[in-house]
Amino acid sequence: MNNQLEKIKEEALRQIQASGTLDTLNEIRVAYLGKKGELTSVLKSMKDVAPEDRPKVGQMVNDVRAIIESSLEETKAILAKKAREEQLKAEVIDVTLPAKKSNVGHSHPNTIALEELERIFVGMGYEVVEGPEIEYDEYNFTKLNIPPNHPAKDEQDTFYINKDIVLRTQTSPVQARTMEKGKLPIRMISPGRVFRSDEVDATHSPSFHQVEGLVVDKNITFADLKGTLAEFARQLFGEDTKVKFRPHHFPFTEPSAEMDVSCFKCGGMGCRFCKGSGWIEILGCGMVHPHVYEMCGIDPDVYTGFAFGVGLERIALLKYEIDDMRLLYENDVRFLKQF
Ligand code: 2U9
Repeated sequence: MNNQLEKIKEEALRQIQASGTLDTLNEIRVAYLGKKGELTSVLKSMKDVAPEDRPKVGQMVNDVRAIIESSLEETKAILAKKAREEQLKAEVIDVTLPAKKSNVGHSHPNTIALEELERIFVGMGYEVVEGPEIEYDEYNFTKLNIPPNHPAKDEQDTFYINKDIVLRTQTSPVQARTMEKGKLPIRMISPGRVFRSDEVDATHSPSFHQVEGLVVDKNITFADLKGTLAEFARQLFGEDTKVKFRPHHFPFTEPSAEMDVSCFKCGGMGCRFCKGSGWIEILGCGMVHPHVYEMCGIDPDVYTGFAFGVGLERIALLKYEIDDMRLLYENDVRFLKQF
């Protein structure tokens, strides 16, 4: 019995020494001291020991148990310390390392151009008003003096949801709605997305953005229109920018015009950018047609006003010298990062 106990003790201590991990150590505890462990089975076989030897053998078993237990505790403390040290080493934070660069968002050229336009007109006392992208035919066309047989109403140009509802082809319905509210005078711009049934190419897209403007007050003349839009052009393209107006036709304005600005690349001498002419077309404008006032409930004998419309993408393409509108819709970060 003495020999057997000595062997168990030696083997247990050897295994504890070699254990290496807390898990293995626990397995060793179970193997020797557990319910079905080796030492426990020695205790169970006490019945075979002569009664007078039992106290002595019992004492020996307890001694071996105490030695194994104390070795287990000692090794457990060493292994736990080692595991903690390794964990701390793995989790070490080097505060001198440079921080990871996070990719911050970037304003789209359309957004930059829109903010610039808004800054200019808000600076002149205009309000920014937005409205629905899905509109009644009545607001998109009829109230703007666009007759039922006008080519713009053709399905080839306009997206119809049903015979009375369209995707707005211009932001003008926002102005018509503002006029109908009857709060005068009006100085507003209406930026927003518009839709036309166009094929995609370098200068066209079925969905683009406009910024339209409207001023309605007593005694507003074409001179106010010219002065306002000339100041707008100077703020957008530089102090030396000149403007000229060419007669045009829009159903909602009379008289109507298109405004050109002197080429900001060559100063008007003529270059590739302005196709040799020295001028770049920027916007359409005119005095609001009396029919529009009547349909929106304003007396054209008391009030006059002017309106204008710019394509936002056109401004962004010109200002940032982008030669293809499709680049504005692809949202390639390498492209967007440049502005
Ligand atoms: C009301 C009355 C008049 C808005 C106007 C233009 C001229 C114009 C084009 C610019 C480029 C459209 O995006 S584009 O293709 N727009 O030339 N727009 S006057 O006139 C209005 C609007 C609302 C009640």
